[in-house]
Amino acid sequence: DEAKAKTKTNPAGSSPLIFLNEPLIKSTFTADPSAHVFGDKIYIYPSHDVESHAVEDDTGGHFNMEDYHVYSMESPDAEVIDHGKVLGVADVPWAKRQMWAPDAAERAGKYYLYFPAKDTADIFRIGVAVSTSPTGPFKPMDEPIPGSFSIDPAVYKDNASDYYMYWGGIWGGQLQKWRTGVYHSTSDSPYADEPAGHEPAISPKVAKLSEDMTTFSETPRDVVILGADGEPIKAGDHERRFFEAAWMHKHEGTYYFSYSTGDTHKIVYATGDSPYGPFTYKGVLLAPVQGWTNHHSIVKVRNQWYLFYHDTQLSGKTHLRNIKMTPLEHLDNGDIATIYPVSH
Ligand code: FUB
Repeated sequence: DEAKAKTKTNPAGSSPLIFLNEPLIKSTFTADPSAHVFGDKIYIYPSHDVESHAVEDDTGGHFNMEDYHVYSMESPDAEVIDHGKVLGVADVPWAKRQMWAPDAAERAGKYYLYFPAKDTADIFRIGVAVSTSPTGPFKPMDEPIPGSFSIDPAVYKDNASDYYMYWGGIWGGQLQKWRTGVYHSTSDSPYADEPAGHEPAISPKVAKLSEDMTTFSETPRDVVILGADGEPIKAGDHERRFFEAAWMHKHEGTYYFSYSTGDTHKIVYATGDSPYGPFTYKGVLLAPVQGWTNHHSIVKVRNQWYLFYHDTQLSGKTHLRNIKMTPLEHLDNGDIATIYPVSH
């Protein structure tokens, strides 16, 4: 299937990486794909991009999404099934607009959809909605998760019953406005309230979830990302500092924390020995894609790791994206082979 698969040699010297580089869904726009295996099926929880004609700016106002759909696949090569709308902004009492990148988790036969949205004060919070099925529909809690803020929740299950939420995003994701522990905004500019370039970069956050999966069991902690010199990465280091799109996976006992560098458009990763970090920066796992944003998830399906990501192949517009998937390789030395997406 030549149109579907393209190869590109990885400069690190591993075998060629295969690109299933056709959009997984063509009937609507999808982005920020969080993929999981529940039971023996793949479930994908993406953002649902729409054209709302909102002005494009660096706060991400043009990402004006209103609902979520869930998708499933029997196997990596199977047809993608759309399970329809599972949650809309009008269903969520506290949310006003901008339903951004979601994630999901399963615990004891219940499924939890985690999602960021702006509240009535235009402050991003993280909400949770519950279902007895991975395909919803999901019933939202009346309030956001107490103590939650900013965007891009990613919930990682460690061992049998420890669940950690990672989250955050700077600029439009507002993480820079929470540096004092409360929301503090000196201006509406997405560049205000950032540290100076020589200061440590803003850290994404992590908190363990309570057994109820709808609250944090601890005060959120900083996810510290260090350079090879053991020093925290600096705010001015836009090639490596955290921007948004946190994800966690574990391979052979090592925790891999991956994220987007935002304005340098890469997905990079850092490794550590604990789900709390600190993590040491390692390198790029996905080079820039077509479109401004880069956002991914990493999931193991029957002994093969896959990267889910998005680009703008179908629309050519940054806010109208389409999700894709491709195999991901861990090299023998623990590094991840860089994926160079094939753009059309
Ligand atoms: O989809 C809206 C936002 O764009 C996400 O929350 C970010 O990660 C970026 O992909």
